[in-house]
Amino acid sequence: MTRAYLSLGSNLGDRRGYLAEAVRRLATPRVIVRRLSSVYETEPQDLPDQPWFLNLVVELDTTLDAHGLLEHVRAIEAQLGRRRLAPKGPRTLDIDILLYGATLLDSEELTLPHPRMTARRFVLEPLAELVPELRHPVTGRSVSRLLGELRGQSVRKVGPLW
Ligand code: PH2
Ligand code: MG
Ligand code: MG
Repeated sequence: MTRAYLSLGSNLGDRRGYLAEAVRRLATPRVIVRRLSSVYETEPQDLPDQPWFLNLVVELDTTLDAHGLLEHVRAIEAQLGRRRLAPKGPRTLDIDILLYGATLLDSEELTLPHPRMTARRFVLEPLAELVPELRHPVTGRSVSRLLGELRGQSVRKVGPLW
């Protein structure tokens, strides 16, 4: 069993509905969803001229390997009719694997830990709600310390997903 953390985001259509349905579909006999962070409304990063996102982080335990987990989350994105209008642009649903245990991986399809997680408040704020003392496997820094080092990027806690 490996503990993993996912970041979910939506900024098109029924944002909360997409997140809720995605979390329901994550659970399988091989994926135990343990905890959810609050939902946050977050300022778009990378491509500023797009609607604000709803983001949250999911903690799970899984018997899938990292690529198996990636296939699972990609299938859910596809089932929920993900539309990607532009790279880094608006999307109905995005599911990114942040951490898969302490695994370091750099393959064609998947880089672990997620290479941009340490620079994103929309990831670190909900992650810190769940595991403030968890250490990033490359830098050894805790999530709360990484968050303390970030400047800017508006995020607002909206409340629980359900
Ligand atoms: N996802 C992106 C690009 N920018 N900004 C916010 N606030 N939340 C996201 O989930 C997000 C983003 C690419 O996946
Ligand atoms: Mg993403
Ligand atoms: Mg993605």
